[in-house]
Amino acid sequence: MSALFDLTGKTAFITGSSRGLGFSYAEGLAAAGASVIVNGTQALTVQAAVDKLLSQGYKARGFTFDVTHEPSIEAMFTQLDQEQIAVDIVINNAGIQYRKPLVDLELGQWQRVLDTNLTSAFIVARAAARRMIARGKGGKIINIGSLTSQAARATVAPYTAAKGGIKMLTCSMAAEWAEFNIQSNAIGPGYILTDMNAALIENQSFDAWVKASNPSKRWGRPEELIGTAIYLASSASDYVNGQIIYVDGGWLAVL
Ligand code: GCO
Repeated sequence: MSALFDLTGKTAFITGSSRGLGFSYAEGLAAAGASVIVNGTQALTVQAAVDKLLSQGYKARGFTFDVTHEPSIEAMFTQLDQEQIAVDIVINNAGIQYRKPLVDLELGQWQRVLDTNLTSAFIVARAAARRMIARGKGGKIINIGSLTSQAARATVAPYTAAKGGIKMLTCSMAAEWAEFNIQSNAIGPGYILTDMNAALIENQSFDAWVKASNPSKRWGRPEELIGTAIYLASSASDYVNGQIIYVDGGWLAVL
């Protein structure tokens, strides 16, 4: 592997990484040499993900907590400080979906999606960036956006608002942290074959819409996001900042 993309010696913390796209990012970064810290809300799932990574010969450990809970985030970073482990790379991946028409949506439902998909990225990145700045060795923040960072779809307003927010939060991080050699960028996945999208994948008309609208004529596969994650986590992207890279099969390029 080119040294540009080598993550050996780096520690990466990936939120919501016990399954789904988060696990895929964890596996990809670990394969590129990083020690990965897996996170999820279920201890058994987190342990299973860690065991799977360890069985492949990768360096991994897990922390079980909800990324909307600020004290838990602080507790993890404090524990890592005590162990003298510095987080070099953060992927703010944790996210939930809630599909309901705007007129029927309750405030609590809106807030839960915003807290999980947007506010958590702020709290986690803030904890990481404070330490990166103090340490003086830079770092990488990768936020996970979406096609909906750019365009809406009916019934997913809170998700869309959060993902639009992720795009501009990423710009704000770049504005404030670039001078400390911290690169903050985002990935905007298109429609990917994941558990979160199971209901959409099984829905024949939705599946047909995805295949008809996307110039690639297919859904994306989780592993197709790994290359972009490694790029944004590595020295290959040291002068790339505040960008969102859409990995969408070309969807946003066409009408
Ligand atoms: C939806 C999906 C989204 C998309 C993705 C597209 O309901 O539209 O669940 O989460 O998969 O974000 O970029």
